[in-house]
Amino acid sequence: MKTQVRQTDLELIQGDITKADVDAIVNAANSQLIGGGGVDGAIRRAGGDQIEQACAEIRKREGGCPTGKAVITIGGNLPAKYVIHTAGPVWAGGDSGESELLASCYQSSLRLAVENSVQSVAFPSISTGIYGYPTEKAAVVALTAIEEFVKQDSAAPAIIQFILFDDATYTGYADALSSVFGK
Ligand code: AR6
Repeated sequence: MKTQVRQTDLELIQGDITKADVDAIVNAANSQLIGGGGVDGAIRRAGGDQIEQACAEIRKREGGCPTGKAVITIGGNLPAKYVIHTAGPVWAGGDSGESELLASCYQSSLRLAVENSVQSVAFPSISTGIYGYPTEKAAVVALTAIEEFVKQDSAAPAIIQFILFDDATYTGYADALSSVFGK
C-alpha cells in the first residue's frame, strides 16, 4: 500500500526491516542505547559488532538518547548504510505526553536522515511492541508526524517506508493510512 506526500513516496510493506535495501533503517531503541529484544535485537544481530561499538561511543559521549530524540550510526553488515536509533515512549495510558514523544521520534529521525543526505529510509512501528503503545493510535501519530515533516522540509527523503512485521501491525497502519490521507 502506498501514497505520495509532495515528492515523497510513503509505502507500507510487511516484512523484516533488517533486510531493507534503503539508505537508512530506523531502530526502536531505548534511551540507554543498550541492546534489547524486538526489532532492536534483530537489527543488532544482523548488523554485527560495529553497531554496538558505535552505540558505546555515543553512550560515552552523550550518555544515550533521550526519549523522543534520535542518533545515527553506521549499518555494519546490514544492507542499509545507516541505522537511526530512536527511543520511543513507554505507553502509560496516553496522558503522559506519549503522542508528542512518539511524533518527535519520527521527526527527529527524519531530521537526521536529511542531515546525512539519506534518500530512502525505513521505519518499524516504534513503541508498539515491548513499550505497549496501541498500534492504531501509534500509526495515526506516526503517519501524521511524517506528513507534517515532508510538507515542511523540501529535502525530505524521496522514499519513506514502514516495514511492519506482523499482520495485525500491517492492518493497523493500513487503516491509519486511509484515515490520515483519506484513501
Ligand atoms: N522488522 C520489522 N519490525 C520488527 C522486527 C523486524 N525484524 N522485529 C520486531 N518488529 P519492539 P518498542 C516489530 O518491541 O515497543 C527493545 O528491547 C514488532 O513486531 O521491537 O519500541 C528496545 O531495546 C513491533 O511491531 O519496540 C527497547 O528497550 C515493532 O517492531 C524496547 O524494546 C516494535 O516492537 C522498545 O520497544
